[in-house]
Amino acid sequence: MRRARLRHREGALTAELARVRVGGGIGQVPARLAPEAVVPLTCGFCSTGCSLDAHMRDSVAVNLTPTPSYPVNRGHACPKGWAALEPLGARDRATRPLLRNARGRFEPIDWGTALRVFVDRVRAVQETHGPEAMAFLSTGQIVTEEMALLGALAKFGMGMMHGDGNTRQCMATSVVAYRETFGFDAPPYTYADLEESDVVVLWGSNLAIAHPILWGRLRSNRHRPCLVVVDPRRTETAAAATHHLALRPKSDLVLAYGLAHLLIRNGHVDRAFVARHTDGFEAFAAHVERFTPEHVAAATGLARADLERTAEVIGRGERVSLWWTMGVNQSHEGVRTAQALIALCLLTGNIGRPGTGPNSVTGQCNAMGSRLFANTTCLLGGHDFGDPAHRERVARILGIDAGLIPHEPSWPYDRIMEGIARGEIRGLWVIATNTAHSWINQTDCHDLLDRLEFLVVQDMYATTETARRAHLVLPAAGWGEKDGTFVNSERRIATVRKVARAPGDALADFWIFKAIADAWGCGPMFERWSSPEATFAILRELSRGRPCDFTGIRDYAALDDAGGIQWPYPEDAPDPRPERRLFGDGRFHTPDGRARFVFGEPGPPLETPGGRYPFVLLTGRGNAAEWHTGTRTRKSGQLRGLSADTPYVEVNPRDARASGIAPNAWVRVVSARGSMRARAVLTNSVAPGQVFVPMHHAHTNRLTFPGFDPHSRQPSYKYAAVALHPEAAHEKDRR
Ligand SMILES: Nc1nc2c(c(=O)[nH]1)N[C@H]1C(S)=C(S)[C@@H](COP(=O)(O)OP(=O)(O)OC[C@H]3O[C@@H](n4cnc5c(=O)[nH]c(N)nc54)[C@H](O)[C@@H]3O)O[C@H]1N2
Ligand SMILES: Nc1nc2c(c(=O)[nH]1)N[C@H]1C(S)=C(S)[C@@H](COP(=O)(O)OP(=O)(O)OC[C@H]3O[C@@H](n4cnc5c(=O)[nH]c(N)nc54)[C@H](O)[C@@H]3O)O[C@H]1N2
Ligand code: SF4
Ligand SMILES: [Mo]
Repeated sequence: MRRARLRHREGALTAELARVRVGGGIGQVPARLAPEAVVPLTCGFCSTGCSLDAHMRDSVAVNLTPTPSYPVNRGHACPKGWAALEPLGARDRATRPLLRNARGRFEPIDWGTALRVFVDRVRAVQETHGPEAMAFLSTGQIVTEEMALLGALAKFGMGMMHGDGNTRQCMATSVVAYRETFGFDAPPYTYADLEESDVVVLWGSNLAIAHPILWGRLRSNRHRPCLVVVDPRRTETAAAATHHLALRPKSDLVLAYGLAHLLIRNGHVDRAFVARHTDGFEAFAAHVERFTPEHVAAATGLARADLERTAEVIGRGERVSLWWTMGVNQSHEGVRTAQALIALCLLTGNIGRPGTGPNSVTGQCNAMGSRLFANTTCLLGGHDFGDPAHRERVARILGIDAGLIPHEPSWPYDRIMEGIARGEIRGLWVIATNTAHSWINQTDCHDLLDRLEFLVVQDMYATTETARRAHLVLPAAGWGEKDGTFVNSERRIATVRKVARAPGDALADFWIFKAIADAWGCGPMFERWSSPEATFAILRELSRGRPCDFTGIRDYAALDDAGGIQWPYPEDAPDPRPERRLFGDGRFHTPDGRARFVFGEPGPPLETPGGRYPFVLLTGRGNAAEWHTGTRTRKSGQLRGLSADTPYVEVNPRDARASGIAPNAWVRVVSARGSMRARAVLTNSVAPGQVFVPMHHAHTNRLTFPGFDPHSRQPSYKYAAVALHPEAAHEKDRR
C-alpha cells in the first residue's frame, strides 16, 4: 500500500520538477546540486528538526523519506515532511523579479534592473528621511548563514538601525524569560528528556499536532509518565492527558503561582539545590504566599482538588519536565508566566538531570538560529549591542570598523509598525515572512503596509498577501533549493542541502544578499562570506567562548557525520553524538552562576469580553498538515486533503444553541477591529464562552487584539473579545 502510494508520488513530483529550469546566475555561482543517490537534509517546517532523505534522480530530488537513523525522528515524519517537495513546484512560484509599474501592475524585470531599483529606492528613503527610515523584517525560516548575512549587511553595510524577525510573534517571550533567569537564552533540554520523565507537563502546547514527532517520542516513554496538559481547550493533546487542566484563558500566571504555593506549603522544595544554585527564592516564596488554593481556584475556574492533585504529582515526581509553547508565550504576561514555570522547576530541583527541565518548545525550523544570529535584538552570536567589548570582538572577527555597529538593539516588530504609523519608517524589506497575514490586528497592518514609500518582499511566491502589496518582489529559492544550517529546539545544528533547482531566475536568499551588497557598494565587507559554508566558519568563530560555543564543529560534513550536533560543542569537546542537556553542574550563565527567581503581579488580559463582544477568541494551529499562512502547504494536494477547505470557527454547542447557530452554518465572527466568515464547527473541545479559529485562515488576524507582553513585546494572539453573528442575521444587519 505504502509502496504504491510512494511510486505515485514519485511520478507526480518528477513531472512537476521537470518544469523547473536552472536558475539564471548573477554574481557567484550557487552551490552545485548534490549528485548522490540519497541526500539527507533537515526539514524546513517546524523546529523539531527531523531529517529527511532526498532520493535523487539525475541530480534532482524526486522523493523524500524520513532518515531512519537520525537521532531526532528515527525514521518518522509528519505529513508536512513527507510532502515537503511538492510546494517547490507550485505554479505561483516567483520566478523573476517583479516591479510595480505606473499602472499599478507587476512587470517582470531582470536582476540587474531589480538591484538598481532596490539600491536607488532604499538610498532615496534613507537620504530623505534618515537611515533609520528603512527597516527589515525577517524570519526563523531561512538558514542561519542567510540570516546572519542579512543582519550584518542591513546594519553594518547599509546603515539600517531597525529590523526584527517573525520570531517576535513566537519566541520573544522565551528569549527574555531565559535571559533573565539563566543569564543566556538557553533552552536546557534534549529530546530524550521526553522519554525519561515520570511527570510531563505540557503547558499551552498542542504537541500532538504542532510537533507530532516530539509527541511520538513522548508516547514512547517507557516510564508511562503522568501527563498533565494545561490548555483551555480539549485539544488532541489534552484528550490524551492523565490530567487536563482546562483553565480560564490567561489565568496561567495565577495557576503557576498557586502550584508554587502548594509545593512550598507541602514541603516539596529541593532546599539543597535552591541554596546552592539559585537566587531570590525567599522573595518568591513570600510572593506566592497569597496564591492560596481558594484564590487560585476562583481565578482559574479549576477545582481545588485539581490544583492539590497537580501539585502532588509534580512534588512527588522524580523526573518532572515542563514544556510550554504559544499558550504561554503569546500572552499579555507571557514572560512572567514562562518565568513562573522556570521557578517551578528550580524550586523542585527539576533541572540538569535526565527527564527534567523548564523547556520552551520552539516553533519554526530555525527559530533557534534566528535567536542567536539575526543581529536584531542581540548582536551576532548572542552578544550584546550595548557592550563595547562585545562590539569590539564582533568587529574584530568580521574585520570591520567597530564604529559601524549600533549601540542599541533594533526596535521590536510592533515598534517598527508603529514607526510606519508615525512616519518614522518609510521603507520595509520583508524576507520570508507573510506580515499581511500573520501580524496582529490585520486591518491596521494592511493600512500601514500600504502607506510605505517602498515595500520590498523577498519570497518564494509572488502571490502572498504581503507580496501582493509590494513595490518590488525578489524571487527566492526555498528550502531544498539551497545549502545552510538550521538549529532545532534542542539546540541541534544540522544541515539543509540543495536537492532541487529553484525555478526561473529565483536565487537563494544568500546570493540575493550578496548581490545586494555588491550593488550597494559594500561587497568587499563580505568577501569572506563567500559561500554558506564559509559563512558558517565565521559564525563558528563568533560563538567562541559564548554559552553557545560550537567551535568544535569542523564543517558541514562533521554535522552530517554526527547526525547534527547540539550546542555547546567547544573545540576540545568529546564525541558529539550522545544527547546533551544543559546545567548538569548547576552553574548558570549569570555573573554569580546562580539561576534567578523572577516574578511579578498578575493582571487581567488587555481586552475584556462582554456587551457586544461576549466571547473569548483563541487562535492557534488547526492541524498537523497546515503551516502558518499556507503559502507552502496549500500548494500540496496531499496536505490540502488533510485540511479543512473552508474557514471554520469552533463553538461550544451550548453557545451555538443560545445564538441560533446550526452545525456547519456560516457565521460572521466579529471583533471591534474587523470580521471574517467561517463555518461553525460545534464541539465540546472549546468551553462555553470561548471560540477557536485557526491562524491559517487569511482573515483570522482581522479579529485579534493588538496587546503585547511589556517585557518581550510578543503579541497576545490568544485573547480577544468577539461576537458570533449567524450569517442571515448579519446579512439583515447590513441591509
Ligand atoms: N502543523 C503545524 N505545526 C506547527 C506550526 C504550524 O503552523 N502548523 N507552527 C510552528 C510554530 S512557528 C509554532 S510557534 C508552534 C506552536 O505550537 P503550539 O503553541 O503548540 O500551537 P498553538 O495552537 O499556537 O497553541 C497551543 C495551545 O495554546 C492554547 N492556549 C490558548 N490560550 C491559552 C491560555 O491562555 N493558556 C494556556 N495554557 N493555553 C492557551 C491553545 O488552545 C492551543 O491549543 O507550532 C509549530 N508547529
Ligand atoms: N492569530 C494568530 N496569528 C499568529 C499566530 C497565532 O497563533 N495566532 N502565530 C504566530 C507565529 S508563532 C508565527 S511563527 C507566525 C508565522 O507567520 P509567517 O512567518 O508570516 O508565516 P509563514 O506562512 O511561515 O510565512 C513565511 C513566508 O516565507 C516564505 N518562504 C518560505 N521559505 C522561504 C525562503 O527560503 N526564502 C524566502 N525568501 N521566503 C521563504 C513563504 O512563502 C511565506 O510567505 O504567525 C504568527 N501569527
Ligand atoms: S515534525 Fe516538524 S520537522 Fe518533523 S517532519 Fe513534521 S514538520 Fe518536519
Ligand atoms: Mo511560531
